[in-house]
Amino acid sequence: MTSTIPAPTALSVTKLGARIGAVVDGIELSGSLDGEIVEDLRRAIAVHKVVVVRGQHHLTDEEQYNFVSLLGSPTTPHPTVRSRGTTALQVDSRYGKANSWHSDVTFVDRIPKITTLRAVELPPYGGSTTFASTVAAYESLPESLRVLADNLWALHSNAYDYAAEFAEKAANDKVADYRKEFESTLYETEHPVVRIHPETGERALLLGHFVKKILGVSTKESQALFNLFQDRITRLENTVRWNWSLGDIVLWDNRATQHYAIDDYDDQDRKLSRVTLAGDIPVSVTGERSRVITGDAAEYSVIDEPVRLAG
Ligand SMILES: O=C(O)CCC(=O)C(=O)O
Ligand SMILES: [Fe+2]
Repeated sequence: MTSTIPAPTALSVTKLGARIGAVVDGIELSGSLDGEIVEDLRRAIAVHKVVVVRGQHHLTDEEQYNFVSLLGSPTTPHPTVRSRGTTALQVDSRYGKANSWHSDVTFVDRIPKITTLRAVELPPYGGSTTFASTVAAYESLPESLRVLADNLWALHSNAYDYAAEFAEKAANDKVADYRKEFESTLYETEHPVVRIHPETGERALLLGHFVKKILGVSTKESQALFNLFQDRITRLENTVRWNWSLGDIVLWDNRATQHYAIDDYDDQDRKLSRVTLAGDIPVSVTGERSRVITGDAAEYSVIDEPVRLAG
């Protein structure tokens, strides 16, 4: 079931935990990085799901974009949010905080494959990000629950409950305006709850806060099923927490992880630059592809043609 991917060779890789996370040292990222290093980075991301590269103080948004382009085709910053940058998306605490578990942009069919996030301004305390391996979560399920998950599908939407709750509580107009922009065009897509990772062949749970409901069951059952599997994803053994320093850039496999930005830094400013790479359309264990219900994401992103990593 689990594919064997050879460990990266040329890079210095230090694991952060048994199931997820690694720090890569000894490289200077740029748009002219050596091809072999790029391949090793790609493998490190596939194996460890989240890779941190420290000390990249020289990177600008443009150089981040150029470097990230070596790993795939960048998407536009966001399907609906246009006011926060034209290449990189400015993640800015004044407009909202992603303190809820999710994979990025799962409301479209072509979910980005990799997200990269670079620290620009950090609060003096708090503001770390936690990542969870959705592959480890699937693999640690008992067989009975794997079979159940394999057969479920979920509707994902950018009009989602968590943000509504947040906007209601929001004390300022910036957050409300951001939420309005986020929902300005409705996207709804049906995805399998278990997808086959196109590069590693691993099975990963595909849920997170954009899920509106599990298909074919009552609202109550949908909530129970969602909680059952989502709670498995966020078990602490499946997670790694990264406490940011300036110069850090984190690259995560958005097909194999969820993340949560911890809101424990009061009203202080926190800014990061995000560039995402185009992904493919998820495929279920029976080979069925995700289905668009509403919205056309063609302008947001091309559909990536994944290359299976050699075993
Ligand atoms: O602020 C963070 O650490 C993460 C925000 C987030 O969810 C994202 O950039 O996709
Ligand atoms: Fe995110």
